[in-house]
Amino acid sequence: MSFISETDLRANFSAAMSAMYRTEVPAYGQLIDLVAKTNATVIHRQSDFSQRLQAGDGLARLSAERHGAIRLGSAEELAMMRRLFALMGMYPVDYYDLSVAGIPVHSTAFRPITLQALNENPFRVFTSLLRLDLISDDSLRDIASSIISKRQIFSTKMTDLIEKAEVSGGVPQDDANAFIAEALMIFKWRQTALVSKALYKTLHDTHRLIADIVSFPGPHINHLTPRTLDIDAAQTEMHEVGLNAKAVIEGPPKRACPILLRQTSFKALEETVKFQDGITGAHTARFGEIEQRGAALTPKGRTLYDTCLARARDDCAPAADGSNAQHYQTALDEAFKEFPDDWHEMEAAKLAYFYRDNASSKGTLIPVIYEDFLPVSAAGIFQSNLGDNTTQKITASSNQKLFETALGTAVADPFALYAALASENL
Ligand code: OOG
Ligand code: NI
Repeated sequence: MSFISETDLRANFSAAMSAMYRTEVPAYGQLIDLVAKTNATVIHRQSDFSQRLQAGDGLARLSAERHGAIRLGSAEELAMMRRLFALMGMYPVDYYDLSVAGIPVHSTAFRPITLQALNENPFRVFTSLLRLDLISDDSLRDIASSIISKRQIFSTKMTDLIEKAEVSGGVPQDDANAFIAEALMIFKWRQTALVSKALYKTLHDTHRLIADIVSFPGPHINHLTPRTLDIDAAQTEMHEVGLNAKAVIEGPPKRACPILLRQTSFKALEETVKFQDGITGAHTARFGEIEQRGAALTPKGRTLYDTCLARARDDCAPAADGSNAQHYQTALDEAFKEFPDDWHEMEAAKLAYFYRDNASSKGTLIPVIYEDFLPVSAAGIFQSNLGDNTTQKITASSNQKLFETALGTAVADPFALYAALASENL
């Protein structure tokens, strides 16, 4: 039997998701075009940066690069999702506790982990699992759990294809198209809700995220994010073409030597929903986002990042409506003065990961690109699309063990993965 490679399957799946999302959320298409244009300008302007990028992680991957996000309702759904993504060479990395930010989910990111797989196609999916244990109303929790346990997000055909591939050691070429078509169906937007208008309202009033997960027959993809080389320029463009970008860019401030991840999003669109009782309504969940990726930090660098960010946010907590964006920007710049903005200084202080020196890159430090997410940023992205008019306050309670039990495996430690990449000779 001849198999399609995990990378080809992942690349085809990512492209198919992008095409689907373009039809579902037209502003996403606008965003892709805008980012491609900005990236071309940057590459033209900054030969030094593009050389680093090219050497470090391949320019070709940029145009195909994106991450998506989904929200699941149960341990069974998460465990099956892990099996689906594994066949595309995507594995769970890191644990994100969003309950600290008042959001009743915990998450991981499914992504490729080797240098070759990342360079070929770095598609990632930020995947959240609903924390039913954080819903305090007993009867509402029972209702939500019963609805979730009855829905079937994977078709029989999808499950059969996954099982067959696991037994035979890969997805046969002949199954590849069906495999992707069935996988797309899982993430497609479906406007017929599983609940009545009244129940939707109750769920929504408890927490909008609960309504988004429990009310629908599947985990619709809620955004797909292209990678930009200049998020400040892209954000300005977004405003110019009338895409309503958030006032504040999440993550570190603008720097000469980019670190980790900077992100911004535009507001979710309102989509028509047909409720079980025949009533028509609307739901807002799906939005657009762009991101700029920089160097992966060591544990020491990450601690310094967290300290600087916390200091900025103590000084000025960014308001949801963007009214204090300017003040927050100043606080951020001020707080990050402590973080060296020079590759050689960062290397000397062991703050970031760099590839090993080799003949072709003598003297040039090539940073390892950050491939993961940031919990504070993720919380900001969730919140900007949820609003905060919810009745139930969520108690912070990190529970990685519970998440890994649901997943059926431990999540990978991102620092170990970056250290392994840094030991590679490019
Ligand atoms: C996920 C939000 C997190 C990011 O880029 O940090 C995320 C969600 O809204 O489901 O995608
Ligand atoms: Ni995102």
